[in-house]
Amino acid sequence: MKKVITYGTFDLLHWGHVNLLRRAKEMGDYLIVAISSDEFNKLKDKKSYHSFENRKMILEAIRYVDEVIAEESWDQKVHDVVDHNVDVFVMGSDWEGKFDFLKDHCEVVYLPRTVGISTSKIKDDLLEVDNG
Ligand code: C2G
Repeated sequence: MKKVITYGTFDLLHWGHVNLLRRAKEMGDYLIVAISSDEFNKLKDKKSYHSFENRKMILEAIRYVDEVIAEESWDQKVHDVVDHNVDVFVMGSDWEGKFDFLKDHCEVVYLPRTVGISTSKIKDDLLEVDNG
């Protein structure tokens, strides 16, 4: 069984996220998503609208996702890849090159980021609507 892993906050889940998850799953048979905890989000200078528990529950409902684990630090990726016998590490291209150190342990793939959507765009657009 070919195992794939990806990491992210996945807040206000949108079609860019689903594009990433679908393509990640297509690279193997089993997709693990490591979802950023609320505490780790602070380290990423991110505040998600949905709590970790709710973001986890939503991801677990996505047909491409087989398992969801917590991402709590920048340093857990090698451990996760080894511990879960991961074959492929996948991230969106905005992270291009940032995780090449994992090439010693698994295939590393950066997929083109979906243009035109992001969680911050959703928040900004909704704010604009509110302000009339
Ligand atoms: N993504 C994408 N297209 C978008 C938006 C996001 O392909 N329009 C991808 C990102 O490249 C990332 C994944 O979806 O691979 C999750 O995006 P975020 O939730 O924004 O995750 P991020 O904050 O980038 O966290 O250790 C890695 C970090 O946890 C990644």
